[in-house]
Amino acid sequence: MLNLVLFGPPGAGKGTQSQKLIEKYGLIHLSTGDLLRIEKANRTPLGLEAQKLMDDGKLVPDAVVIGMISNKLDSNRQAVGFIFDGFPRTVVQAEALDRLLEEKNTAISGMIGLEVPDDELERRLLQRGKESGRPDDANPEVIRKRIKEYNDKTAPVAGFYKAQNKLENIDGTGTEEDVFAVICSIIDSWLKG
Ligand code: B4P
Repeated sequence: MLNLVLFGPPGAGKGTQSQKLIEKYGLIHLSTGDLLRIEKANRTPLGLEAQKLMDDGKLVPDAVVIGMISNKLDSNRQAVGFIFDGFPRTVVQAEALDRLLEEKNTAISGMIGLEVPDDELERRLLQRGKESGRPDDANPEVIRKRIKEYNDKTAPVAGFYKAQNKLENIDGTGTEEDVFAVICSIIDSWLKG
């Protein structure tokens, strides 16, 4: 199986690149942000709990997102592989993911980290906010809080995969096509083994 973690701060291009990668490699896309937004839209108890935290730029509790990912792995047993987008976002989530994959006799193949400076992240997210109406993209203060959450809680996840020799950082500031080409060359090198 090919199991890729796409990593980076909010607005780095994880969701954008995931869409291109699922087409090319036939992987299942697991975005905890998308899954939470569906729960929010359906006004489920979980969605209502997540809503306040997301709109305020904070992370949702680990147990909630780990449970969502576990269900998705169980319901996609025939998958050739997965793209994890926006998950894991804490070291606790990364440890849980390793355990869940081990139970299925598989593992993370590698993590690709997209590096983009803060001012460009803010520019991209505010632009998306104008088009999508996502409340967490509309307010510069919330965007800065999300970037701070990333630096405090998510950035250490890179060290977790680096210690396993599974981390590749790349420049995320080129065009979407430039970034896609670099990601594909890394994945193809993993597939050649
Ligand atoms: P997410 O949905 O994961 O959102 P995100 O990180 O903000 O951005 P995304 O990755 O989708 O955007 P992209 O960079 O592709 O999370 C939202 C919230 O959900 C979190 O704040 C948190 O509350 C909660 N949550 C989710 N997962 C969680 C977890 N595991 N644990 C706890 N809480 C969790 O793109 C951004 C914009 O940039 C787009 O408009 C795109 O068009 C543009 N763009 C992309 N690539 C570009 C390029 N190369 N050049 C120019 N623009 C580009």
